Amino acid sequence: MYRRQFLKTLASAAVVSPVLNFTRAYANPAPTDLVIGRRILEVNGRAASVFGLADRNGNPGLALDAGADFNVRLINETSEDTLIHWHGLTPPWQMDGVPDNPAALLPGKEMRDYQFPVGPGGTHWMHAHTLQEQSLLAAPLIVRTAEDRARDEQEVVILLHDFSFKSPEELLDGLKGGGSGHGGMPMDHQAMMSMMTNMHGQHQMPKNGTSGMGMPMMGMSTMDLNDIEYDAYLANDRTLDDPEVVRIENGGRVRLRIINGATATAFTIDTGRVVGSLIAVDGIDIEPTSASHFPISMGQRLDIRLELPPGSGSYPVLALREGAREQTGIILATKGATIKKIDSTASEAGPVLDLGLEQQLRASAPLAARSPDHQFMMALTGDMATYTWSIETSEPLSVAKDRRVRFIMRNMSMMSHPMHLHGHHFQVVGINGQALSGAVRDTVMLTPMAEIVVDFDTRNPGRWPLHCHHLYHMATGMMTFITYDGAI
Ligand SMILES: [Cu+2]
Repeated sequence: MYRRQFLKTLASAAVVSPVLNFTRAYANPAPTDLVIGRRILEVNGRAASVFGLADRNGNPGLALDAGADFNVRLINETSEDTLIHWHGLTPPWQMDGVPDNPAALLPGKEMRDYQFPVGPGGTHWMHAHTLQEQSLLAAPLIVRTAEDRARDEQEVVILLHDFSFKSPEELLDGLKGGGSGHGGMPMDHQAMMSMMTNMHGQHQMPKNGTSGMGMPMMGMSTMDLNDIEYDAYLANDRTLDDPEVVRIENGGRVRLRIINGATATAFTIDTGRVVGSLIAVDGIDIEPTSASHFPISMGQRLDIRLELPPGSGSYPVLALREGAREQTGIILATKGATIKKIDSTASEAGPVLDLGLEQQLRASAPLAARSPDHQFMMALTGDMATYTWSIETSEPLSVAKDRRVRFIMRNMSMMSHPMHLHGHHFQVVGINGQALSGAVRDTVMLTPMAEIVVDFDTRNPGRWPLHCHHLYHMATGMMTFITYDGAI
């Protein structure tokens, strides 16, 4: 459909070549060009060919106004077929950017136009919904409100990534080849089926306790943190050997917009001696909560406000790799401040992520009170021997429009899974049997054996992916779809 639209527009344009002239001839308002290209990035002193996703001036990503139109011309200047997903926005499903759902990949050297309401402000991002995400085909997508722009604070966007000199196909082959040294073992089939039976019989959230799910089952080994040992961990494309240094004013106010664009790495954000105030998760406001350490799993975003002390100084904002000593980050520094070198390897391993912060989060604007019209149970399972992951659901995820839907998700594996629902924002309403009016967000992490309950309203008809944001879990099966009955 888009290809056809594009050809029609092209035929009516006075100038068909070159592309830039054509863009100027396009009817008002002109779309913003977003260019998929290749670029050379130097990592650890070695050159790597990676993707870029930038405007015509080479600035990565997009910054848009809340309430405006997302009016973007996606231009694929590479020779590879690809497509971009707008993570955090709620477009019509045809424009969501998951290949063949339903729009096809964008062939090399072609372009496609997108137009839909941007929606409210928030820290979002965009990325290929393919293995190309590993090759840095990802960028920030920041939506600012008038209040954001009027506020006396400096915005600092940080996109985290994990980087390998190997191709994503090689990395995936390595995982499937069983040579990755995993300690975690899957639950056996019988145990899993009996758990599913329990789930089917359960129509309400348990009132308290762990429903027997709080501890790993006998015979299961300890949790499994990282699937891949990467060559580097990047913050805005750089390592701590040559970090980005952002100039700030003495005693200034900073709003960090942090995006975990890594494909298979969770981090803890460490704001050091400055206590931060977490004001939004996945681009949506929460009741602010203060800390200096904030977990962030793949696909998630954190907006953290920092009030810097008076006087000059430098303030690293670090991302500590989960359960390992590698770290990355940027440096905030006042003019003339001494900047100390920070090693890419810390003396201690980064924290193992848990649900402590998620349990504390409270939505600024919770969903309207309503009991669910549809409720679905699902189990997140994996088989490490074959490196196959899946989402097993109690029934097909088929819903009607304008209903309240509840997902009860249980992680029956020994790895964490950041679960992302496209096209909607859900509210976290239960964690390990405890009800709460938690964050409204689009990606929630389930630690090993955890149960998380989310509610959302079916306002956006389509066929929508629900998947783990660990790229290799998704690529090996941890993805399903929720479909609107008769509405698409
Ligand atoms: Cu996963």
